[in-house]
Amino acid sequence: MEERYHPKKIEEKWQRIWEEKNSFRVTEDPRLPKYYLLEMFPYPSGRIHMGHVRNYSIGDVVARYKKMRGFNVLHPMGWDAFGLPAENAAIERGVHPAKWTTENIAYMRDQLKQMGFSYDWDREVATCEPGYYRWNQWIFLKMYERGLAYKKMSSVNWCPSCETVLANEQVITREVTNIPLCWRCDTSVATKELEQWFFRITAYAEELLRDLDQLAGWPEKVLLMQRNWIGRSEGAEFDLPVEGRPDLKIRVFTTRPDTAFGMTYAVLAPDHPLVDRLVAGAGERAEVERFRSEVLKQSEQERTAEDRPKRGLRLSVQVVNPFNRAAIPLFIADYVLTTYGTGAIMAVPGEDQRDWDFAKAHGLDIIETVKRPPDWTGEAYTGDGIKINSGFLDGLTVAEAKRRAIDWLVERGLGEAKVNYRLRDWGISRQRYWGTPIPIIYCDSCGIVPVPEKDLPVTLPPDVPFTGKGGSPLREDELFLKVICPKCMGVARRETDTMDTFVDSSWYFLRYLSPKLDSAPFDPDKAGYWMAVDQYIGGVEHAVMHLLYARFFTKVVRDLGLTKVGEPFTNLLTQGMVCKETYRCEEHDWLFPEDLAGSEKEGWRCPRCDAPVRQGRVEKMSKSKKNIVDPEQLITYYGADTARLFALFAAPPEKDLEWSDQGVEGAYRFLTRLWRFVHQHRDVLVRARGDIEQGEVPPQFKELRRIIHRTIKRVTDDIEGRFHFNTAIAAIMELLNALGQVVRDGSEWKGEAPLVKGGLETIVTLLYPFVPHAASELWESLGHQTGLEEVRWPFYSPEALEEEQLLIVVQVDGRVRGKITVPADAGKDHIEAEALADPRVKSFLAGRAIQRVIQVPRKLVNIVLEGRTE
Ligand code: ANZ
Ligand code: ZN
Repeated sequence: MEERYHPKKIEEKWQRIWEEKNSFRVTEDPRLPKYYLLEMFPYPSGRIHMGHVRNYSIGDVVARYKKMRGFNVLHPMGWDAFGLPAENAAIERGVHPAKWTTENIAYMRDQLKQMGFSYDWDREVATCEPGYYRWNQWIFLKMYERGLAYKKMSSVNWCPSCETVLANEQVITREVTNIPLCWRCDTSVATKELEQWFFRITAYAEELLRDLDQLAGWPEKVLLMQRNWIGRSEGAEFDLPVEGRPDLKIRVFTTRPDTAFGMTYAVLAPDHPLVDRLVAGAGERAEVERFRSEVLKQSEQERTAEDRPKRGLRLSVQVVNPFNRAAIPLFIADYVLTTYGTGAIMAVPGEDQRDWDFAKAHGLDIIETVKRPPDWTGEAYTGDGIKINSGFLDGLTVAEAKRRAIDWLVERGLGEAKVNYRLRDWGISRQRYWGTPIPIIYCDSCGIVPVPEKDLPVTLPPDVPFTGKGGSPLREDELFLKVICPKCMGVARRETDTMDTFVDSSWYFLRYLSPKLDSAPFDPDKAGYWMAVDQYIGGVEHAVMHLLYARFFTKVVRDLGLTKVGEPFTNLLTQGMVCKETYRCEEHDWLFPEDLAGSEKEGWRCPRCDAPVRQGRVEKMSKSKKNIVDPEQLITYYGADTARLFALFAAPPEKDLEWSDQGVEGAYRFLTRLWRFVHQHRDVLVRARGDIEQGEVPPQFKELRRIIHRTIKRVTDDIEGRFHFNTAIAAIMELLNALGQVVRDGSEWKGEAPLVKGGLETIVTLLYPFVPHAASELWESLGHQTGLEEVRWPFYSPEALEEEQLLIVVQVDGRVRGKITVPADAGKDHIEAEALADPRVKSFLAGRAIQRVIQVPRKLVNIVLEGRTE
């Protein structure tokens, strides 16, 4: 038997055993309660990082724990395998994206296996396989049939260097310059008009918002982010007549119809379709075009940023405020977007700060329509109050006036109440190779023709040139491009856009249920058994888009009749980031890796200029921060169990975890200590017979029994409640200390061996979800034949939790005067204080001074008073 802790050896051993026994393979079993545990699947970048180690260690604790609690646990893993880095590798190094991706998957799969995660590997999926993305195409076609997938011109964020469309969240701004930049290459982002495919997620806006109320198991902050992203606003839409142009009306959306009497100008988005019909003459047209092209160079984020000056151009026509028949100026301005509401606004500088800023800059009138509070010193007033300067609305509150204004519009047929969402339809077109081809054909005679279902999948052609220049490589491939039109059999051409990779991750949790099925995306019966996901775990960076898209897809496939659930994830845990110190030379402001920074003893120095360097801030681990720790070193040197224990012990899951070498050392030391303890006493322990739960526990061991049960309770509560793994592990460590105490006191065993053995078995069982290899090995060392993966989670007995009480006799001057009960572990001082405070005893002290107090442990207190002659 091994006396020393050799993680490598035992980890390989147990991984082999679990694999041979298919320990984590599951099927639907109606007799068992099911538990679907899902962790966000990784992008196969090449190697796992500490964020993965943390995410998947958290998940593995839950999976193994739930299994021990008798659940039928589904715990799958796969690969979010399409995406730009593979294509970049092809451009830079000439490796085909498929080869690059497959090799990365193989390597990372191996790493995950070395971590000992309890996945059902039979269910592995990779989204870049035709067997998977075929169903992206199938769902697309179903959505196309229902009008949920459609094509339109739209202006997109365009990176001229990557030659690709960027989503809003891929556009970043650096603090100082405020210029929108491509998140990958830092090139400044332009706007471009393109025909794009969209998913009509807005058709589900109301439901996506409403159903958030069902998600009691989600963090409040994520619910809030989802709510804000959907951004529901209630208000009104109505028409502004154009002076002298009875053929034209401008429709505006406002959330404040009550402020209409304060409208002193109106604004159209520069790219609003009416603008061209409103301009008079070549001079104005040229001016408008110049202004428009200036504005369209900016991203929407930049245009709507609060603190920047708003730019506008006054048109020659005027419009009429229908409420008071006043003629007012009309502008085009950068702060109004075509993509929201109607793309046109009534401007009310008195109550809207953006309009206030603009009015001040352009010398426009400001009319207040809500009475300000007496101490008001601000600019636009957005608060509540009584209406003024507002004709028939005067004297009403804001809420009353809103209603009355809408009624007024409706009565005259000028407008109506209207709800608007900030949520936009989901643009899924990408001008890239490494993604799902959109299954559409363009025919000169038939127009847009969807690829017939029987012709799916439309596969990616293997050989295309990756030059990095121009648009999608698919455009260069004649064989892919040319296709027979399924309607007229004429020559047609294929769509060359591929789908946003968020499509792939919007339903992968359903594919895991029947990963090899080739007649449907997933088996509805299996979905009936497993869905919804009971616990989803992943990074908070996916709190908005990914979760919203997955919720949307779930509702769509429900409406296709494939599943009954409307929400995919019942509970959500968003884990914090893994952080580490960064090293920055302030002299010439650059970051460098820790191993160039010298040592703590000699002081950190900049490797370039030798200037002393303050150890930097603690920041998220990332390549650009040069503060990465590769988990592979950790696994090789300390083993997977130490890596897991560190990741779980150093912080509660939802908080950031700061890397620390001492923390890793500490985790390793704890495992070594436990290992040594078991092996030191192994012979005695294996032979120890007798059940601590039955029969009389000798009084001197009652306290230890209580600690054992208290530990079970604590660990159970910590895992069940908020996944407080760090405190759970701390409780287990305390129990080991308590056992150490008992054994140290009795080098000769006096009947406590069964209890110590029970305590160790408890430790090992409780530790199994955290460090499954070490726990399994120790379990075996303690003489068990059945693997821990088949053992049930221990129960605590409430009776054992009760603190043992001792009955202590209190004497005064040698005569029994009272009895007190104290906890068994009460100290001398505590017992003395209790004895002196006892009312009966007190009456015998009668104000006399106490000479001394004598105690017989666990039995007796004798209070000796002054002045007694012995
Ligand atoms: C007049 C008004 C007066 C407004 C007032 C607000 C306050 P939310 O709440 O985000 O939905 N708006 C409407 N369409 C716009 C567009 N395409 N681009 C920029 N701004 C637009 O915002 C709705 C308000 O934002 C609308 O109500 C409109 O300004 C502006 F005291 O109308 B409001
Ligand atoms: Zn045709």
